[in-house]
Amino acid sequence: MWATGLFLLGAAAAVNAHYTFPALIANNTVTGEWEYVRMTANHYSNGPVTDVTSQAIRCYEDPSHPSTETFTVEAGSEIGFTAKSEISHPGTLQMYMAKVPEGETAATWDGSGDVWFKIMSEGPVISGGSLSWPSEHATRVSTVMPDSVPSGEYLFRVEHIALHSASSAGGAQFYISCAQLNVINGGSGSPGPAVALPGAYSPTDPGIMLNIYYPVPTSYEAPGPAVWTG
Ligand SMILES: *[C@@H]1O[C@H](CO)[C@@H](O)[C@H](O)[C@H]1NC(C)=O
Ligand SMILES: [Cu+2]
Repeated sequence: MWATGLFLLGAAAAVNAHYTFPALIANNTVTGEWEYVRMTANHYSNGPVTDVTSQAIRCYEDPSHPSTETFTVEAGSEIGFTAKSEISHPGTLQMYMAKVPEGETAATWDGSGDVWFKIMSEGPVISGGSLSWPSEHATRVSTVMPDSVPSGEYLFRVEHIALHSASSAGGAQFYISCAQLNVINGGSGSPGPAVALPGAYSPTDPGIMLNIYYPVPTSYEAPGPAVWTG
């Protein structure tokens, strides 16, 4: 009896702790939920992806693929997502973009191939023997897109890697969304290195499988490629 009651209490608390990234923020506008962001499979449950080798690690799309609009934004803009109801776990925040190839649109493309380049990565602040996570409890997250990003259509992906139970393989929780962008007034940069998702991560990467509590890590290496700064 007691064990069952405690288990149910724990399960309810865990569900409440999960989150999504439902809305694009661009051109100083918070857009509608799932308007420019592909609806994710967890839009109701808020649950995470835990298998980094699954297709879900790319954009975590709802299997019914409801249609999504594409938002026009200038290169160099601040772009981001809302977090609903907040990023309630400690962990690493990263953002990627991938350019839509010839013959496809942001609305149709599946994001496959070695196409994803990283535009931001925010690990822990390590100080005085403790870790803190700048994105924890955030309700909005953003970065500035390099102004040398070439014009064209892109997928724009956010991931938050919750690390509170990451000490064994499969314990890290990935919260993911992809928005559809049309970048105008772009530059002539060559974004890279570009990686495939799934493909770029292993369940045992040091930034994915670690105990963030004891002993407190003295360094942290985020998974995936280096950030492209433009
Ligand atoms: C950004 O918003 C401003 C003000 O609403 C608008 O004039 C401008 O056209 C927008 N930029 C883009 C790229 O849509
Ligand atoms: Cu959670």
